[in-house]
Amino acid sequence: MSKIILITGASSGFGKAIAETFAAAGWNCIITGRRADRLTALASELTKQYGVEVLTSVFDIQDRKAVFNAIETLPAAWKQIDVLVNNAGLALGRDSFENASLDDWDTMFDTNVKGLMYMSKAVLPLFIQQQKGHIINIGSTAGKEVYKDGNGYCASKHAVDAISKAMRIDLLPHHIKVTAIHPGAAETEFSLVRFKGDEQKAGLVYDGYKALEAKDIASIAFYAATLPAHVCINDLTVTCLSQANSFYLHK
Ligand code: NDP
Ligand code: 8X3
Repeated sequence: MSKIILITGASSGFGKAIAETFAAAGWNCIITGRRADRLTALASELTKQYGVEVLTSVFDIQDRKAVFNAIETLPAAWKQIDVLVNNAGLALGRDSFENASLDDWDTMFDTNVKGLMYMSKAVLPLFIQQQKGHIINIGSTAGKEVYKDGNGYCASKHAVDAISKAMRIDLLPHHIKVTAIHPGAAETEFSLVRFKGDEQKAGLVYDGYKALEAKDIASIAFYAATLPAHVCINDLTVTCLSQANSFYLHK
């Protein structure tokens, strides 16, 4: 029987690449996000190319009711989820603390932290019933070290790091794996979103070095998800060769 992976934020970047990588290996995928058109296009591409089954689920992860409803209304066969990837997330703005927007802070916490917790809480009863499951949380190097003008985003990713550690402890009795992957700079739509559509500012982030690609993180997630049942990668920080951590990037 094919395995099932549920990926949040699969309409772009890491999430899309993760869906492509797992589908290529024969996994059935539940892909979620807010942009229905993108999810539908990805679903038909994956089905056509790899012959897997793909279910799209369109909701805003900030909306607690929508999250629980999406999981509760999954067809029974789709509830046998093997891996949940909590990937949906964003940075908004890069401003000094005193200038940062309260709305941006709210959106980042509602998405990166509360959305991740809602999804995990919604899927956990299924994992507990199965007495197995794997949660992969996408954190960030921003969750390991705080950098200048990163205030709200860094705080939200530090929370992802803390939540991952907390889950790992509390879920031990249920045989649930918790892996946190913390990427450094990766060329996706991330910076375009962060700089609110400013292509020039976004482009500069990746200028002068070879950043990570979405598929790099996807292959690491696949490796972590396909280890023997008794092996769990707890925590991985992954950067491109030009980056040492949040502060040191060689251009
Ligand atoms: P992208 O902007 O390319 O993708 C973000 C994904 O998150 C989209 O599919 C988007 O879908 C989804 N998303 C955002 N907000 C919501 C929401 N409210 N409800 C549901 N889905 C949402 O960026 P990345 O692929 O780079 O980012 C993925 C994750 O990786 C994020 O958590 C990010 O913080 C993290 N990360 C990124 C790094 C980078 O340099 N790129 C480095 C380290 C971590 P839609 O808009 O359709 O809802
Ligand atoms: C994304 C990496 O350095 O822009 O999480 O915060 S960074």
